[in-house]
Amino acid sequence: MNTQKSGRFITIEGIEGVGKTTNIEFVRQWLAERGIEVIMTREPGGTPLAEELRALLLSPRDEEVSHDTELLLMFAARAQHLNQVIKPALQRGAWVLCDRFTDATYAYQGGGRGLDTTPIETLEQLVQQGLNPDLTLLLDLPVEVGLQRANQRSAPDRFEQEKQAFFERVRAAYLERAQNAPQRFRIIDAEPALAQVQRQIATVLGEFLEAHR
Ligand code: T5A
Repeated sequence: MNTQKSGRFITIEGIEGVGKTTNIEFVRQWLAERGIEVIMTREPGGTPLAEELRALLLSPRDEEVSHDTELLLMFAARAQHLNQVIKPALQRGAWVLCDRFTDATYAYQGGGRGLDTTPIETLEQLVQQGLNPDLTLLLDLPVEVGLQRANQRSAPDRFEQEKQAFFERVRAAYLERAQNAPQRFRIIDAEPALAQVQRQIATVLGEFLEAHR
């Protein structure tokens, strides 16, 4: 698998209701206004097949889903998404803006479900072959605020049916990953009003563009 790329790969992460969907559009617009071709996509999903896997993963069901099944489906969707969308876009010089990526697997399947990181690392290597985001915006806020915001919006999916303690573990795993890779992660305080959140994001993007153009 050729991992050569010339575009930049930006991911946006965080717990439920943190404002990823709201702010990813802000990032797209900010970059587009500066003449950058941007592809906006999401995980799990981003291709017709991967979106079908997303629907399988997110729909509430009576049958218990084993943690290994969940992990493998996440990476199955990711393999398809990388090959069909992300790599071709980066190779032709477009920037890819992705709502969640492998950090979500470490946070949800690792932190939330309690899976060992070894199988996650193995699948990451198999599927990504060294292709990683250049910048990750981690939107962070207290779990109760995120869940409140998410619940106002729609009926809970299979993940949103989890208890607060699950999301506390997810948040802690995200913050730990950010601490361990400070060159890639930027933590955005997502609790204040949207304008304030977006000012922080614009500052980070300005610095990134300065360093990577
Ligand atoms: N998953 C995913 C895994 O377990 N492993 C993986 O590897 C991957 C890739 C995907 C699910 O899959 C799991 C994680 C997820 O559970 P999703 O749709 O990507 O699901 O993620 P969700 O977190 O469910 O997305 P949400 O749409 O719930 O949250 P967002 O996008 O973070 O929040 P958003 O932008 O919709 O905002 C929520 C509400 O808050 C308001 C918005 O207007 C909206 O109403 N809001 C604010 N209000 C006040 N002040 C602000 N600053 C605000 N910002 C937003």
